Formats: sequence, structure tokens, C-alpha cells
Amino acid sequence: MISNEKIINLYSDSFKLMKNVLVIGSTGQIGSELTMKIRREVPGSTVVAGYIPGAEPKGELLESGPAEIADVRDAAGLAAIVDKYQIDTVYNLAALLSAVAERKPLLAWDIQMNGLLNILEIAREKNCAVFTPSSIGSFGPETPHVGTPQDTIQRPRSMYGVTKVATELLSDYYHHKYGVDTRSVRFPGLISYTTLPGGGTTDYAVEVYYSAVKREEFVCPIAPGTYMDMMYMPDALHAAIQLMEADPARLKHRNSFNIASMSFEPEELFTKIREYIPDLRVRYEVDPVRQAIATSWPDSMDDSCAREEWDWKPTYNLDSMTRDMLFHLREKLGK
Ligand code: AKB
Repeated sequence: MISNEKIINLYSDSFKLMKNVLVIGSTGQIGSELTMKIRREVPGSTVVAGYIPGAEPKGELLESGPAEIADVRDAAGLAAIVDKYQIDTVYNLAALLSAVAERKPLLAWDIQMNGLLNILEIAREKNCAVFTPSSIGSFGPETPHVGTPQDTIQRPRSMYGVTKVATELLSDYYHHKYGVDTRSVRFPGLISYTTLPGGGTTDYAVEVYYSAVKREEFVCPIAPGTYMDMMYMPDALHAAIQLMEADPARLKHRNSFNIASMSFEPEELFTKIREYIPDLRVRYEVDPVRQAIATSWPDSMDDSCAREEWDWKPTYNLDSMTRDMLFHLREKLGK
């Protein structure tokens, strides 16, 4: 066990800008944008786009930097990438989202838990910092739903939630026991126009923008009145970088910080979109699996610890996000 004093020294040494970064899951909803943002904005960084066969990087993501097969279940393959590029920071974005994880719980466990263990062991041996996102999915029905505190009951009933709580605990364990620089945020539902999410409970809040721009009827799987925390991707990316570059001496928490920017239920979102596309058509066909998950999640999280410990502050609200989403989707879809 490393003493507290030793850990503090170790951290002051490691308080530096990330340089050689591995993004595992670089072609997913978060990874595709995070990889490009670090490549563009962190001076002198090398960012390896990690992917699995069948989800190869394309276009700018492929052309603007190195790419390697990085399957979290292949410890030797990951260690070889860390050695080859002298990786100092790993963004571990490999995960099955909540609805898919309910259909494939064993695969979700394998990727989320065995994969994480591989990464943490490599980080311990090779001195890497590790960011593995948690989620509003780490909370459950007994959690206070409004103003959900940073430290509160976490008894989720979904496999996704179980793996997220275990991720938080295991990441903190490696930090306390071995001094591994693990840090994380609990992401709300993320809304973006570059890459679609796949199989989450909050996906409806992305898909409705596509339907609105394409002038197609939207079939909503979540019941009216169901509040969930949501966030626009630029704020989420900013959080993922800002936290990894925060002064470790200020961090009282690590795995994982509540971050929040907006909370809405389906009707509020549709009303906002109709301010810009008045003829948006919506029909409800509630999916019982997603609805049960959504009902068990917080309505709105309290993110005051993130604000205090590393100056977290979101930029977008529902209106500014909606204007930006519609602008970019019209361009992307040629509408
Ligand atoms: C999901 O809906 O599964 C994710 C999440 C909130 O973690 N978007």
C-alpha cells in the first residue's frame, strides 16, 4: 500500500498536460469527437485512435493520426500499444450502452469489467492515467432523483448500471492502493451530431433531431414526463479533457464526478425543436426496457463537487444546443 504522502508526491510529478494518448473506442459517439479534439487542441500530443475490427476509423479520424486495433479484452495487445507510443493517458470508452447491455449482460460484463481490469493493470505497470466514464446509469430507484448528490445511494438494477458502479469502485481501488491516476465523470445522456449513439436509453434525444431535420415522424420510446440529465457533446468533451488536466491536489473525489448541464422530459425537448421546426411529428411507442431504466435514473444531478474541485462549468442549455444541433444536422444531411 502506498502512503498518502508518497501519493501526493507522485501526483505533483504527474500534474502535466497529457502527451501520448490512447483513445479506446475512438469510432464511437464520444471517441470520434474526443480523438479529434485532443489532436487539434492539445499541443504536441499524439493521439492513437483505438478501434475494434468492424468499427474502423475513416476519413479525418484515420488520416490525422495513428490508429491501432485496441480490444480491451486483449491485455497483451493493449500493452504493446502503450509501449509503442509511450502512452501516458488512456481514455477507456469501450462499453455497451444501457439498453444493449440488458440484451447482452455477459458481454457487457466482459467488456466493461474484464476490459477495465486489463487497462488498470497496464496503467499500474506502465504509469498511465486512466479516464473511464461512469454515467447517470450508476444510480438506481432508491437514489434521490432531484438534485442527486455526489455521494449517495448507488443501487442500479440494470447490468449497465452494475458495471458503472463497479467501474467507479475498481478505479478508486487502483488509485488508493497503487496510486494510479484514475479520474472519471458520470455522463448524462449525450447529444451530438457527428456519430450516433448505439443502444442507450437517452438515444431518443439525439434521434428526434434527425427525424425533425428529415421531416420524418419520430417514434418516441420514452414516456412523456420522464426527466433525465442530458448534455451537449462539446461540454462533455471539455469535461473529459479538463478533468484529466486538473490539479490533482484539488481533487477530493475521483471516480466519479456528477456533471450536469440540462434536464428535460420528451415533451419539453419536442416543444423546443418545434420553435425551429414547427411541423415536427411525434408518436409514442414506449419501450418497457428503456422506460424502466429511465425511470430509475436521476431527474437532475447536483454537480457542485465538480464545480468546486476542478472548475467544471457547462456552456450549452437546451436552446443553444438545439440551434447548434439543427444547424449542423441540416448541413450534414443536406436539408
Ligand atoms: C445510455 O443511455 O445508456 C447512455 C448513458 C446515459 O450512460 N447514454
